[in-house]
Amino acid sequence: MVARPNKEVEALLQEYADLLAITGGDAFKARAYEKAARAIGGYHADVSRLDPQELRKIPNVGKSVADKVAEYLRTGSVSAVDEARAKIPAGVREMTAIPTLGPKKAMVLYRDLHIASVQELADAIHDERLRGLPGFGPKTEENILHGIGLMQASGGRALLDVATELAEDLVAELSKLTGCRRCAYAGSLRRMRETIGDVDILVAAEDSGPFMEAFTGLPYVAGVIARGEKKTSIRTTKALQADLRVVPPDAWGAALQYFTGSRAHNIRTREIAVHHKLKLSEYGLFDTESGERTASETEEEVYARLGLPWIPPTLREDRGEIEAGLRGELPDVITQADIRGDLHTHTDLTDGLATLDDMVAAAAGLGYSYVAITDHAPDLYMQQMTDEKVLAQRERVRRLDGKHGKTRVLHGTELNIGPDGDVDWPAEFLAGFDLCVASVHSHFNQSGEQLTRRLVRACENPRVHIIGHPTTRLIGRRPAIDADLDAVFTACARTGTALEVNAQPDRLDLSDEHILRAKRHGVRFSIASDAHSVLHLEHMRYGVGTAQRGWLTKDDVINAWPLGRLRRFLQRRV
Ligand code: DGT
Ligand code: CA
Ligand code: CA
Ligand code: ZN
Repeated sequence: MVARPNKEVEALLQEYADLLAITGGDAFKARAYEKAARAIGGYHADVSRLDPQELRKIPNVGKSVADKVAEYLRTGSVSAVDEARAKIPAGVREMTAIPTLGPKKAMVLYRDLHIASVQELADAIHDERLRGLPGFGPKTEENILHGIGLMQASGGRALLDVATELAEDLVAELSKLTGCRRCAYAGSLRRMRETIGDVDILVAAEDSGPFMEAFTGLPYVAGVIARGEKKTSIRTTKALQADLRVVPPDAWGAALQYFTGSRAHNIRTREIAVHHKLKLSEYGLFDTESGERTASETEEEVYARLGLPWIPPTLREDRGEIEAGLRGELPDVITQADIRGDLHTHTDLTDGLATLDDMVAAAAGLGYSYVAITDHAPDLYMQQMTDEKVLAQRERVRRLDGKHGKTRVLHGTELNIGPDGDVDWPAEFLAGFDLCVASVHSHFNQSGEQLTRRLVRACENPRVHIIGHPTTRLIGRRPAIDADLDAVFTACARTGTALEVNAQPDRLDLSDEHILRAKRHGVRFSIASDAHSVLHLEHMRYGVGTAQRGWLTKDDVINAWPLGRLRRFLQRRV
């Protein structure tokens, strides 16, 4: 788990970088703060425990960054950041988050037209007030409106890691209180939807008072939205809402079932209850005739009383799980414990933060049987990969293999699928890798036909084993590419190419619905962290959640297989 101070410092430095970029200051300086922010966010040690000398050992952290971090840890704020904030309205900072707009254009809009919020910008475009402003043609307007649409489609919903970190913290704090019989998070987070509207926390206790009190008094509470005996809602400093409900212990199972949802799933379970002459609500499962409460203490009991097996929360979307449960044919979905290794990771040889040794040690620490190191290939120019560098890395990988307990180290690469479907190196060179992931990193706006052909050609390359983050979407920032995915899935199944379920919380790519579709074509999957730091290896859990939502079992997932079976899968293609 990332230490909270690191996350706070990361957010602060990133904000400072944005502010510098908006004011049109030194671009190099803005980039430097951005890099420092990422490095601290991904650093393995809690920065609040480090002295200035130790701070400066973090990659990309120099004296001025270290001073600001120290000031923040000492006083809770940084004067340079406060000054920069004062110069720019909050609405303008929000505008910089619009995909394709960026800080420079946002500042022009503010300076020349006094546009100071996302809504004002949308209105100005509709009123054609941007016409004549240098650098803002009709195409730019269209892009901005599209970007605003994307932003609003995510509707201020939080990514899975942000919501999970908050929820786990809330559960830990509330579980400490005396009288807490049970505590868990429910809602869309328990179902592991890709974005989270609000966090729903449930406590079983006789007396709700102390829990409501503690909940509203936590340090990151920015405001109390509503406070009652049964339910209290807060807003956190990260603008995320959390609801706490305290329920009687003997209604725990029914309440947890109800507040886990989804609404669509609950409608089905309530109907089934009615057929059994029962009434199911957040207060319990009741016998309709006698009005007495039955079987409400655990979810298992509730489902059993309805003639259903316990259904994993990730399946509760009314996508066939009720029918499958009634037939006794629920899939045995993959779990974190089934994962035997990670097949997509980066080191500091390209854009990762950790050394090869640290990444392998961390993978071993997670108990993995194997880990593949897959740094970027040369066509991603800014990573400056060369044949020499990657071959030298291979030597080091071979030496490390077997040095970390039972964890085997595979040498791979993340290739770039070029505009025509070609990849970086010739076949002979690729043959030296144990594993090749191939991903689209450029030319996202080709036509649907071009994109489809490009991905299909990559699948047909016998040296390509896995298509990385197949749609390249970034949640709330970049839509999926326009390829014909069914054609791609068919090609994967035909050529024995696996599709990645990229576990980075802003990717989750493939998404649950795409996984369901791909699985019908008979495709195999690799659930991968795409870690760029030691801590990111733990993002695997979000990929596993997404895979569960796509009904995958361990047989569908190549990194849930023993190494021997995985190697046969990798080798049978050439
Ligand atoms: P979110 O917060 O938008 O990401 O999605 P959820 O699913 O967490 O929705 P939320 O927080 O409004 O409510 C949590 C759960 O409570 C929801 O999944 C099902 C249950 N629930 C809430 N209101 C209703 C309702 O009016 N009818 C039914 N059947 N269930 C409800
Ligand atoms: Ca919720
Ligand atoms: Ca809620
Ligand atoms: Zn990539």
